[in-house]
Amino acid sequence: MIQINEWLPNPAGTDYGAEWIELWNDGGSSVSLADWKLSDSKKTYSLGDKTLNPGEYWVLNAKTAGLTLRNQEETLTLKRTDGQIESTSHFLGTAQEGKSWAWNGAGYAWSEPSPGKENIFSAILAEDNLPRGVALNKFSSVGIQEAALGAALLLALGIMFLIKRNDDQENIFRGGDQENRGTFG
Ligand SMILES: [Ca+2]
Repeated sequence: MIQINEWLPNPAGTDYGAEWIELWNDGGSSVSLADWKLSDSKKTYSLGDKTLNPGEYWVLNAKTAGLTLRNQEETLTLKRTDGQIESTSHFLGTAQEGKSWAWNGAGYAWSEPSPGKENIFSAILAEDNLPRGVALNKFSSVGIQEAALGAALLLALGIMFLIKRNDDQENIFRGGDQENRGTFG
């Protein structure tokens, strides 16, 4: 298949003109990309009559393709002539500056850029991203949501406790008042 193998949404320095997308034919036969479409979250580029041979990489300059890769929560989608999705790649949060979002065979992770070549994954980068890519980001955001929910519950319990205590005090006061009325009435 043709993989969105690696892309650089947030190059060091000026982004415009320096962003790129690497496609990779990881299959055993040549694939014509005639009329295939590559889209970011806003725009779509038609790939023309490019053919990728087995194992071949193709690096597209995003500016040439009329695409602008956002540095936050961007998605790239590659669609075949029949409109079916061939490959899609998405990151959550903010893109690391100067790092590419690269396919490692199981998922995507931030990596040292390697346009036109096999992707690089240093031990440290791979370790930092376990479980890799989108799965990690999803996991993290669920963790944050759970923490927020926990904090909200604690706050609610605290408020309930305060209200209850106020009620008790009022009851004591009212109780005293009634006793007083009883005495004098
Ligand atoms: Ca590469």
